[in-house]
Amino acid sequence: MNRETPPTIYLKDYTPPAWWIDTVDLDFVVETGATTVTARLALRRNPAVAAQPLVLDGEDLETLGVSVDGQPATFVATPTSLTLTDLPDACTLTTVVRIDPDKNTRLSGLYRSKDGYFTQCEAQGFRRITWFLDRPDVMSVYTVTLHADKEAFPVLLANGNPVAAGDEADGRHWAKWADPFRKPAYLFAVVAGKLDVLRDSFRTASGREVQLAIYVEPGKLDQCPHAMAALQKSMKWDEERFGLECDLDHYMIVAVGDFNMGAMENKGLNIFNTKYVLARPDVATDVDFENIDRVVAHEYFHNWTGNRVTCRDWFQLSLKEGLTVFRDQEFGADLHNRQTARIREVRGLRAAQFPEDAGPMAHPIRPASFVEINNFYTSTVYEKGAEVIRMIQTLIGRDAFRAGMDEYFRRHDGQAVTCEDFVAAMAAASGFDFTQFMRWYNQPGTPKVVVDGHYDPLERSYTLTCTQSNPRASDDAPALIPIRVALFTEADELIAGSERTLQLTANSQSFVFNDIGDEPVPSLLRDFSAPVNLEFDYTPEQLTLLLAFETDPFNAWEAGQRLASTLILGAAAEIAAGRTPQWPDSFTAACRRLLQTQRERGAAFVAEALTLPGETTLAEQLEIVDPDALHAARNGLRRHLAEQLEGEFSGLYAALTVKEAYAPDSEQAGRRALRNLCLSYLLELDSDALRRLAYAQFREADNMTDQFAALAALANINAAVCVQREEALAEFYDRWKDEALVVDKWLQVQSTSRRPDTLATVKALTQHPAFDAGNPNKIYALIRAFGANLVRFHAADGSGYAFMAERILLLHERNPQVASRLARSFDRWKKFDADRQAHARAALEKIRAHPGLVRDVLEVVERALG
Ligand code: 0A1
Ligand code: ZN
Repeated sequence: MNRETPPTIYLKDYTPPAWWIDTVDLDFVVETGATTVTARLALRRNPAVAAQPLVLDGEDLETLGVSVDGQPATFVATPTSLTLTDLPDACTLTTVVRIDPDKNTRLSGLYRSKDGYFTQCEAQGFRRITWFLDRPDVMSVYTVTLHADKEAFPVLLANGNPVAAGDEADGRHWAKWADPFRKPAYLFAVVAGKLDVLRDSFRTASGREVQLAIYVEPGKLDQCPHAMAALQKSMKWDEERFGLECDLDHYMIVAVGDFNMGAMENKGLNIFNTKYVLARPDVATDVDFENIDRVVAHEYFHNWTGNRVTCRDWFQLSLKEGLTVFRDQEFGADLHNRQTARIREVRGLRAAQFPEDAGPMAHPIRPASFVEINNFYTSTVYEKGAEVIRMIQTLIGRDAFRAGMDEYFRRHDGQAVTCEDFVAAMAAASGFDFTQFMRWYNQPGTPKVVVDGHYDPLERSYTLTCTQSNPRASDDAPALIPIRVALFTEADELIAGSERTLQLTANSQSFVFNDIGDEPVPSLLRDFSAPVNLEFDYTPEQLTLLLAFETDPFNAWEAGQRLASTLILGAAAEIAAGRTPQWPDSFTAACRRLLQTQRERGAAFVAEALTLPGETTLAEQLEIVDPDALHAARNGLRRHLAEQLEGEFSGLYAALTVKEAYAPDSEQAGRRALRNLCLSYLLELDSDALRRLAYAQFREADNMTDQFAALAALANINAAVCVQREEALAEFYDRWKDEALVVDKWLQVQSTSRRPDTLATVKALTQHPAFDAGNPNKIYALIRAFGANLVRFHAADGSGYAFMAERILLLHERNPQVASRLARSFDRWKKFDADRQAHARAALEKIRAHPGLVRDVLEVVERALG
């Protein structure tokens, strides 16, 4: 191929910086068409490193001036570097650059969204603002002055504390901010815009008052109180659980509609995707409310795990992300429902991380190399990273884990460190030897653990033999895997004293339980104590027993998922062979019992237990996937349950129909989830009366959860003509066309529909005024969500692949990060039949051959083809 291969960066090549930048003074003159940035950097040679020239990073900068200690300096510039030689050991470097945020469609660096300017600097966006040593181990104290038109940009924000402000000639004004904390450039942020603000405050445990502010586009203030409450709850929770107090005088959140990711933890000035700030019962669902709690907490928790202690280099990303996800998961579990939180975490892990770890983009939670770091903000680094932290807590216990956190901050506050540093603090606090455990940081792949149980009636002993393997790992050495187990009698009782956490440290290892009167039923990997695939030859009766009686809710749910998976995969094989699947009565009976015991077990749990495993998760269990057969099998089971349990679903739907003032709390949310699950099963039946029931719910709902659930159920109806479906979709858009986040839901409910005409609908929607080809949320809702629609994206004629390739090529220059995320839809193409593979390969090769393809997409596509 006639193109320069982008360089691969390796962890093993890390060297400390040759220069430090102690202070940074930035001056932004924001004008229509261009912003001028003057940077004064106090430079100092790193005495620990042999003398080297200063090589600064930059991208898309127009350099207007470079001087050293006030004198014009000679320099060598390339589009991405500025080199100065023969500098004194300490000096002040001043650069003046012009940037054009209005043309910055990548949403990295300083960019325009609607009428305001916003920044995104992680991972390497700061170099798109000014020449700098753009790496996280260079930490500096920043002062920032912003100048802009006062009428158009009344709000001027930067990290830290406001120092001074004033008016200038020609209707302009300025504001100066100072951040007292040293920070890496990726935590830098500025905002200029016309924004409304919700203010509040928080009194810390030691009695300091922190001023809180949430800035949003005008007219949206009534959608901010939930995020503000979430922030206050997070601040309190971190004090109570980890003894961590807010160190800031001002904590600001700014919501922006154009944002590549979820949110960003810039020091004292978080910038959020509107999706994770704005909520009101009529526009946001229960899931949205809970996600806002989690994301607000996540960014706040980063202030300690990420900002006070940051990463030495980008390979260590999971140091801050895995740990912070673990923290937000724990916060969410405490705030809402611990049982279902864990179930949802694992459902998410299996739907996204396990496939990633089995596909071409598989990498350890600490990758050894990358081409484009933005491609490694992955489910592996985040969610598997959180599982690794959770295992540390499982191995040493909650108290030692807390002591380890204390030790981590005692040792490393103010530093840029590595994953080893974190684990060493945990080791010091607990005395636990983590040598073998480090494999979790260095190896890709989901380990498989095969467990075999043997009962010896003479010895009255039960032996579990666990054998682990991981074909994706670079060698056969075993991982340290904590496996929480308990034994149950066939008469459904937990055997006293049988609850243990086994430490599997060898490739194959046996664990003996003594004084066991009868052959027990083992419950393995309780609470999902390790991110592995665990196999045990359960009988359906044993799984039914665990579903009904296991006291660990995760493993009760897991037993139900195992039962359902076996049935669906068996049925898919039958369908592929041209036969009609049969469904056993025992499964229906188990589901009926679940519905009958919803009061005791909790509506939220029952809703989770009756949600069948997703197609993507099921597909991972197959060598070669026939998406049509899998889809037909899963829907066949849904319809079978609907037919058999219609009375129960209808009865429970009615019983759960209560008039109450909406609150996004876990009790209410659980009831709504179960009621809407009943509705979605009922809509599997070809009944006009039930469609009218759904339509009535759609019309009458006073909250988005119920309205959207009805819409989603209707949108999935396969009948060629369904008036309720058409009307609900039309009315929904008409009512909500001015609420961008609700329009995203409208797009997504159509792109994820199982209807055979979904691709045609998605194509038509790309031309609809609701779609905006430059807005990440719209692209994710319509295009990426279609890529996750297993049966439609993987259409046998390759039309889904061709469409995705076309969208990627339309987008890649405009927004490489988002285009690259779309390219990930192809990850599992080799799991499909030869014809589909041929279509997918053609689409991938077309992308790869495109002249000027951005490196973000190139890395993903090359790995997919490789
Ligand atoms: N650190 C943020 C996520 C984030 C990462 C990259 C971004 O732009 C490329 C933006 C946000 C977090 O974990 O919340
Ligand atoms: Zn994060």
